[in-house]
Amino acid sequence: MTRPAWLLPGVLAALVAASVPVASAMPKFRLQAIPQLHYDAGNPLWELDRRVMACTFCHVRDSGGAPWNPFGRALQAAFVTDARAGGKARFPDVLYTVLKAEGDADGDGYSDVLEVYARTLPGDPDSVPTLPLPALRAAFDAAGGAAQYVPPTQRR
Ligand SMILES: [Ca+2]
Repeated sequence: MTRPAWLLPGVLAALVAASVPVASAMPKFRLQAIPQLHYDAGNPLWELDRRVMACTFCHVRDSGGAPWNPFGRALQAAFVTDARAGGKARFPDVLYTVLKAEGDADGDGYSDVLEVYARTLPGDPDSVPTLPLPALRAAFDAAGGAAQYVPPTQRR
């Protein structure tokens, strides 16, 4: 079923007015990752803005779902490792574990955590930071390094 385009702003406004969680449009992991990685900074409408974090951050397709890109697969592998160790890690913990490990899932020469800092895609080798590696590393370290992405302590 297709709706006329003019209906969309009204639908969106109705959802906001009713405070309906936008989880259906913004999956849970993404809602957790965006504030953890500070992608919401200065954007009060981040929950409604799909450009804040592309689905291709972790997925192959813009629409999400399977298959996952190399960074998404690194997160999955970390979940598996945690499960085998008897853990029940939450997604923010797994995300931090993977970032802290300084892996380079897409093999583009910039570690995943540096790509997060530079706002490029850690699972897409065609998306790379514009800064040369030493300059990016220096800025990242000055900003607090991987500790910037420590999971929020508040448990849900
Ligand atoms: Ca990349």
